[in-house]
Amino acid sequence: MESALTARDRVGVQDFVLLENYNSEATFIENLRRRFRENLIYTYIGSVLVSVNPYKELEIYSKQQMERYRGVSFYEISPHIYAISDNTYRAMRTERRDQCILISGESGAGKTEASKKILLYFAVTCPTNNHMVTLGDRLLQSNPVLEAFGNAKTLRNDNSSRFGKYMDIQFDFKGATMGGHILNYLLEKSRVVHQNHGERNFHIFYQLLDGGDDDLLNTLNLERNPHSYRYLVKGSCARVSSISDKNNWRVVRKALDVIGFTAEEVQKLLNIIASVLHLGNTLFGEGEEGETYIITETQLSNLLGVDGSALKEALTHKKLTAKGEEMISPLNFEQAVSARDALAKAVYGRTFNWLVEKINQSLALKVQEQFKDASVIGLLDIYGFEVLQHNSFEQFCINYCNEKLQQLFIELTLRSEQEEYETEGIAWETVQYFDNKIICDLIEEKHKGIISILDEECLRPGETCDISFLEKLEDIVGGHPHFITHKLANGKTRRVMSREEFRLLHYAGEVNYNVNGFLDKNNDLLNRNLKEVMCQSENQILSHCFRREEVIDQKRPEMAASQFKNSLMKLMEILMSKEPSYVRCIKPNDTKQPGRFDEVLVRHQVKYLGLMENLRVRRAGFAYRRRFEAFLQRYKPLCPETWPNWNGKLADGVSALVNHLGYKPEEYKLGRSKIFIRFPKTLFATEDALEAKKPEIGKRLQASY
Ligand code: AOV
Ligand code: MG
Repeated sequence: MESALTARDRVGVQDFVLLENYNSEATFIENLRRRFRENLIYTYIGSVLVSVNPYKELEIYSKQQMERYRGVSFYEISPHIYAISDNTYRAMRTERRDQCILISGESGAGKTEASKKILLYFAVTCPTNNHMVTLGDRLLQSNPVLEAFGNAKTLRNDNSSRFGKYMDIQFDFKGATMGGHILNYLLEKSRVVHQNHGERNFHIFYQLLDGGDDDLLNTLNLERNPHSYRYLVKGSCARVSSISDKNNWRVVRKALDVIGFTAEEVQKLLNIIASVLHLGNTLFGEGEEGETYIITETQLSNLLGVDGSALKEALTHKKLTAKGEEMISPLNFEQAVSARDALAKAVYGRTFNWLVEKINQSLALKVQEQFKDASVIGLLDIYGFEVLQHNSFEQFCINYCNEKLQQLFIELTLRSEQEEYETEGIAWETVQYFDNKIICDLIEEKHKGIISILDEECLRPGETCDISFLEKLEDIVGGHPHFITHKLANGKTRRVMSREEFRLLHYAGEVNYNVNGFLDKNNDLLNRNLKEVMCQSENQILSHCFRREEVIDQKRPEMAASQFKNSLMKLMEILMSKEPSYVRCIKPNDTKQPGRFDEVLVRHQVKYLGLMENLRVRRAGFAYRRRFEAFLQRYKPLCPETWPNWNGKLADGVSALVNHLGYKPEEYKLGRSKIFIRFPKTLFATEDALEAKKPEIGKRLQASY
């Protein structure tokens, strides 16, 4: 018993609910730290998995490890991302209910890595339907492709997701994988034309230049050196020591084949990638009359598969319809530059959507009669909360998305917990927590939320600009407790604010957003004559992405922020219809270093993720709960009446067992299907008794805590 205690002191407890002093944040963090030091990066809060990014490869993801977790009950073995995966899978099978795994945490906390591990677990351990032997491969290979096109090196993370991803994995009635489907959310397109200092463009550009063979680069008219391309050097860090673009290129190239892209499609895709680089190098000159012309001659039009002179014209002129007549007016230098950048962003963004569509076709479920009864596990991996030196429209959207996810966590964990006590007939004690609904409302409320105000300002005729948007915000949401501007703060804030900023007090911290560019980014407009040129492209990917109808249809498309908001609403509905499991990722330091546990940083995350409240709710009455079957199965050797088999009612068996163990009435309660244990020490004592009995009952029962 002595040695068990020492071990427990060294590695901490594997479930926070077992902490004696569960109200103390210091104890909570100490437990995380101890485990982190021992490379035990996973810890539970009941059924929620807390994960701390180790920033180094751990030997815990092998196939043997997967086998260990298959079919094993949650508490029988140390916490793991595989345990969450397996548990979710079994819940889907036994309860026949769709599941989802929601992964949250700030940028660099380990969400994408976690989601890949979960997918790997399913792809490796679940049977595959005979007809679709390669499905598991395709599911897995979709990751490198989407990461190449949708991830980038940022200051926070060398492989930062710049789009949101929700993936459904579909299973047939036998539990075999049979399909997949991806929904993608708002790609950070502005990165194509601009990167902050120390950041890069999307990986694919650098991969192609570093890894593509000479012939390929020749056909694309590309030079190997990324410094030759203006779109690749804005952040002054084309090369990153932790990234091998060359190797990754090979991985991506192979993945495209596995997923089923034809050689022709790949060629067309790469033509587009190259054309974006050439677009960036397209420079304009200004004539004496203020007219703009193109200085550089490149292969641009060939690569885009469009008519050269039409493209030139469209890059330097604008087509307007006035009184039923079409008029062409020249663009000035600045307008031409922004038209060019808008084209680059549109081409890249739409190609990304096409890529997701293609992957979806490859993963699509081949519906057959016997498979109608499918179940689904959804996997959500979004961009994490981020605060940069300069925050713009993109950070606003990303952080809004994180608010929504936090809101879902609050609603579902508290609600489900409350429901569990109710269904089991156990008295419930309310726990106070910060509800971030107030911030979600500030952003998304109809008519008076920030997004509505932004849309209105974009649509308002006459002189509108980013600053007039800021003034509108001050008028309408100025009194909101989570909103501040320079004017409203009146010098009363700790951090200095510029006159072009508004500050939101997010659940995860304060962020200053600079309004410069908000209107343009929300409008997301592309000149009509550029659309006309693009929809005639001989490159089928582009002609698929730029539809003729769009040119003819004069209706204004939905604006970027509203579109994003609506897609998030739909996502919330999808998630609400499923049984959720949570992975809460924590970033241990800001320098991407292994072994460094920055307490201040961790404490901040523990706070805003609401982990203490989560734990309190979990402990509000009882630290620990387990279904009667599981409890009996594990502890039956401790009681002669229940060992080796109990044939009566489960509740009676549990009663006999706890009576024999001498549980006092205040220590536990029996619900309808579960036993609830109030204090961890009761369980520890029972665990220790089991440990002591182990030599007698053989190795079959593996103790753990
Ligand atoms: P994120 O998805 O949460 O950030 P990632 O999953 O990309 O963060 O993790 C960032 C980096 O941390 C990875 O590239 C790995 O180097 C390392 N890492 C994370 N988890 C593990 C793990 N379990 N084992 C080993 N290394 C790990 V963002 O997409 O920026 O919000 O937007
Ligand atoms: Mg990520």
